[in-house]
Amino acid sequence: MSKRVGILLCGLAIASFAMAQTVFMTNDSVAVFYPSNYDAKQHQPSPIFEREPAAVNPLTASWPLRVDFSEKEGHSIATINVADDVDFYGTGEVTGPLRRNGRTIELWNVDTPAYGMDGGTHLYQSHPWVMGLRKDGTAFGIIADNTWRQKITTNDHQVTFDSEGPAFRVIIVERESPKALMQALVNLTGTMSLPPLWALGYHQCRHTYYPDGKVMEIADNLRRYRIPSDVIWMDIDYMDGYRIFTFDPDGFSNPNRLNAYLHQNLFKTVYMIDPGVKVEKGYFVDDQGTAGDYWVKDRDGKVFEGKVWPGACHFPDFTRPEVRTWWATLYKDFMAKGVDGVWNDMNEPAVFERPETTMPRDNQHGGGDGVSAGPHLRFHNVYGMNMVRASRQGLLLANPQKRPFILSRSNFLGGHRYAATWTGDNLSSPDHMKLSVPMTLTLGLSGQPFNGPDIGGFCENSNGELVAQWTAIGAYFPFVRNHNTKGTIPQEPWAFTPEVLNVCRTAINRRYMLMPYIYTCFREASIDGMPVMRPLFMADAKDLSLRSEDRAFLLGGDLMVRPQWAPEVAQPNGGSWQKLTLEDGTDSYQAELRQRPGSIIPLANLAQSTAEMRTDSLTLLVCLDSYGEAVGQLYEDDGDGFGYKKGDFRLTEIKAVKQKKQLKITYCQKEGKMEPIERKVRIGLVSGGKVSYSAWQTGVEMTFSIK
Ligand code: NBV
Repeated sequence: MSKRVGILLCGLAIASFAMAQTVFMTNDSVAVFYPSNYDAKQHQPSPIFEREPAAVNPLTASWPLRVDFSEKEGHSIATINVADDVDFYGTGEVTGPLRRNGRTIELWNVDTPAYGMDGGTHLYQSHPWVMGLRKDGTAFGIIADNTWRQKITTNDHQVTFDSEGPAFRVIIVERESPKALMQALVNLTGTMSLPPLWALGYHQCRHTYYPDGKVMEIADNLRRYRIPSDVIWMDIDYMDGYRIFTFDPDGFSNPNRLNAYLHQNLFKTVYMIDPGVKVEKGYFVDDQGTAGDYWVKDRDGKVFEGKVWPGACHFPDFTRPEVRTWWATLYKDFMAKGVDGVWNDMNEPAVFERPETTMPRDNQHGGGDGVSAGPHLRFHNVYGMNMVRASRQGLLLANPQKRPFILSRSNFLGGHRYAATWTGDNLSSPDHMKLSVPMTLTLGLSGQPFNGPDIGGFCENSNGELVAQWTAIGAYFPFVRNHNTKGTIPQEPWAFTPEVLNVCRTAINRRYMLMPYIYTCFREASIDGMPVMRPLFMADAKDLSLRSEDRAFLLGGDLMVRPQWAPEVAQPNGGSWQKLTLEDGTDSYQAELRQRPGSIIPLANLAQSTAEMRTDSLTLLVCLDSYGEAVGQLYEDDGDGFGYKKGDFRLTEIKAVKQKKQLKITYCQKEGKMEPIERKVRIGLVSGGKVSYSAWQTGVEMTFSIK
């Protein structure tokens, strides 16, 4: 801050008070606008940024966007007028279409089953981030560096952030394309670290598998019905009376044995941990928290109590570094029982029998490490983010050699550094299935690449038709989990008819065969912030016909997915992407897959768990461009651990060139110090709606005969 060189501009009045401001620019086209009455203590250090934007230059005259700061009726307002015709995207976890023009959403994290509250304009997490895409394909991003309760409005030529907190700064990023903008966002917020490979597999969950015998039965069924799968989830009832970090003595009396059984069958385990700690003398978590004085306080400085599953609860004040450190220590013994991943739920925080199902906005948080103490109104939206920050610390402490996997219901812009997410308690309905595509895309464009919905739907009974349709597209989402609530009928793939089971199996088989490609996409997200699941406009930012398409989507840069329920969708690049007809048989539910000309997609042989996946035998789907060429990438590493940070990985570029009636394939290791391996390879030439497979060959340079 002290190094900043500002220039003073005249404020432009939009409301009661016009305000002067300071602006600075970084040397890579990021402008930071400060209102004149900015009080850094109310906002900084920012939870959004991994690094403060380092800036020294004054704003150039040609810079296209300005921020007008004003105040009205105690609210702090930032207005950005946009002269160009722009399509807006982002704004985090929202219902409604992908294109966000003409929307108002409230950033105040709330537990909202079936997205009921305010018709879904107000969900579990907050992302004060708007992406604008001009007609010429250039893009800008706007960040309101503000955790206080606020609203975002995106009118056609104007973006407004209207906050109930003190004046806040606004950061604007200009880039030549949406792809470059995503990169710029992670330059500021940091990237998602590479998840363990198992987390990319199929997850089976329900509220709630009880007792442990039921969990084993589910595991057995997944294997018996040959549904490739990696993870089984333990929802809230595994706990003893909903006391976090405990196990129910009747239903889950021997978690080590259960987890060992699951591990033997190549499953990983994820267990739920909520923030509410049962108020009870003699319960170790409550005793430790009370002894350390770690709880959120009410306006009078007394420890706050609120009701959640266990009854009266205390809530850790995760704004305080010492509380996060304590919370982290709780995971050690827990994880040692064979727990592989953690699910942090109810962390908006949800508090029963209270307005908006949360704690009072004048509750008090202590802060620390430069963060000043303040009211819940400031820290509510980052309660979940601070919780998963502490949980991640805990998982790393418990298992320093393993990549942490945490799934969080609540989060905030930048929170992808700590946890993956899902879209909360959706409804088992065709509408919510359709909604899950733009929701997942929008979260990806808001910097959260690892996310997805409850497949089959959470609230109310699902049905076979819906599970089949949803799994047929859900298999291509970044996070793939079937989950439903208590009291509803079962919705595992085998719960309906043999036809539904077959549809689900085919879709999930395809995900597992695509796993080398999907893992490479996750690696890309972890390096340059590109969403794993992308809107079609990412294929060609200048093609205006793609801007509103939110039924079909891209998985990575090379694969387009069209649900069967959307027969007419926009097509990138003049419809030149080639249909993939895979050799696994098909049915009327499977998503249509199309491949980008000029690309190579590596497929693995089918495995029932990522633990069994091998990349020494690959099918290369080759879709040649008009020059008869194609290129693809393949990222490989141990699938867990941090060896890759020291170079223990292999990034291979695969090239295909057509020479008369032959296709020459070459590998070139681009990065990483893992030794190249000899592979058994065949090609699947994608052309004219067909895939023609060659015989298998071995080597680093191969020539295949083609027609
Ligand atoms: O822990 C139970 C559920 C969980 O299954 C769901 O995924 C969360 O979003 N949890 C909410 C508590 C509320 C259940 C009605």
